[in-house]
Amino acid sequence: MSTIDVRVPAIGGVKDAGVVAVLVKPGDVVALDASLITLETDKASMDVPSPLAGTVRQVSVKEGDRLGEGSLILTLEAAAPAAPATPTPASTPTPGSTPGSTPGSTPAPTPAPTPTSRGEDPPLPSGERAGVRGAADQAAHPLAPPASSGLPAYPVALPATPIPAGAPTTHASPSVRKAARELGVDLVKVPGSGPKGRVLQEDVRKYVKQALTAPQAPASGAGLDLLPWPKVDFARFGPVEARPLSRIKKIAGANLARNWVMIPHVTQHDEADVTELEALRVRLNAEQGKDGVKVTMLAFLMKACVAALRQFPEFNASLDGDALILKRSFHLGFAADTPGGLVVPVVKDVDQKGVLTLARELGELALRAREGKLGPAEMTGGCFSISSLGGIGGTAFTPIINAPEVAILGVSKAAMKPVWDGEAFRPRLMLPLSLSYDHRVIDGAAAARFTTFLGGLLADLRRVLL
Ligand code: CAO
Repeated sequence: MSTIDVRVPAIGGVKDAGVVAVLVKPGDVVALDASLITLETDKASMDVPSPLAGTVRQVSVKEGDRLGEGSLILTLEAAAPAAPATPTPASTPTPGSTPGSTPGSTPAPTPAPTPTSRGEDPPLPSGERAGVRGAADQAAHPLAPPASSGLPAYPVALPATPIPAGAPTTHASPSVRKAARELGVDLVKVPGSGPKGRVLQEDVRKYVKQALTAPQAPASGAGLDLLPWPKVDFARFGPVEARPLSRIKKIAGANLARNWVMIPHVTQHDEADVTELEALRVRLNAEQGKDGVKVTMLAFLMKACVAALRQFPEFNASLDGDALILKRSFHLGFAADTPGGLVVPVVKDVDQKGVLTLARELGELALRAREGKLGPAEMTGGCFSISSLGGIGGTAFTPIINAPEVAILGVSKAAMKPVWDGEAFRPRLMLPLSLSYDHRVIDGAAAARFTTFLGGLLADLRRVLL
């Protein structure tokens, strides 16, 4: 009986792969190719299978360890004379010898452990060995070992063994299970293409892709059945520059896309006469002096919205399955334009604050937003949002609801307009309002009443006191 060290094989020069699962323990009898551990890098996860049948003697790694090529995984007592996957003369040092051997350990007969690639790239053709592939192929695969690595090359894409139909259990590593859970995929339904029918990351991806692109039964109404995103080589038509999206844009974009697709939006447009309100705002700012808080239209809008939300409680609500959760607090979010992208700070308890306090808080939050200093607590708990583009321009737009809220008020630039008062046209400062609402919760008539009511409050803010 010989004892061998099983080490991390050549995995494309990766020095820092995380151990996400240790699948054996001392005393376990393992078959040739049985998975020993699962490694994960930022690009791929892979199982390291046993290079030969035998009994595990000592396991040198635990979950969470970081390993590189050549790191010792475990020692294995071979059931039969070791038969390396890559035949290697036992007595001569070979490209299979593993650097970083533990001093004093039994010299390994240079087995070639054979992890199965489960990276983001498609598997290479069955039986193809990294060690004999061309440089172009190696560059194309995230785990291809560099030609100079001197470590055992591993064959990728072992023969696929589909899971028999109706098989009660599924073989998959924890990382695959985690990915499946996050995507809501039932692993039992995913055909595995790994060794012994194991479900790999790419199987889950393939399954999701198929589910998304499969034509839906006309009656079901489920799924979007969209065309694939057009792929265009823009450089063919002129010079281009690729600029990565900011972190905020990526997060906001994913949220906006979900909200736009999942919420049936309708936008109600209206105008409010803010002639008197603007005169008050200008007067207050003059009284405050240059060192005082700058009173903005947004602060007044928040006060008026709280009064409207009290009057129409279904706008201060969230859908939870079949139930509408009505909120008794008044935390209002406002869209803030920052260099990194759009964020929505939340002003808490607007009902309990005066206009000057709100103006100060809005200014502070907007500044912190622009400096990228907002904490998560300052962006959560909102009941209703306001998106004001009034300082920039425009006459109307369709704001996207900030789920799980059910409505958002868009505000555009106020402009002087001739308004007929029954006797004559008078110059009035008219503020455009665009209220987007979730039509599952709010009817069009309610939205029209809400904006009409809000317009009345803005025309005469004393009504907020009523
Ligand atoms: N009509 C006319 N003028 C307006 C106005 C309106 N509705 N709202 C603000 N203004 C004026 C202000 O009075 C101010 O003028 P002065 O400098 O002469 O006093 C000027 O426009 C600039 O205002 P502001 O933008 O500094 O202040 P604000 O309170 O209106 O806005 C904030 C603060 C944070 C909302 C704003 O800076 C911002 O980021 N807006 C963009 C929001 C956004 O991107 N929304 C789209 C999201 S997608 O749905």
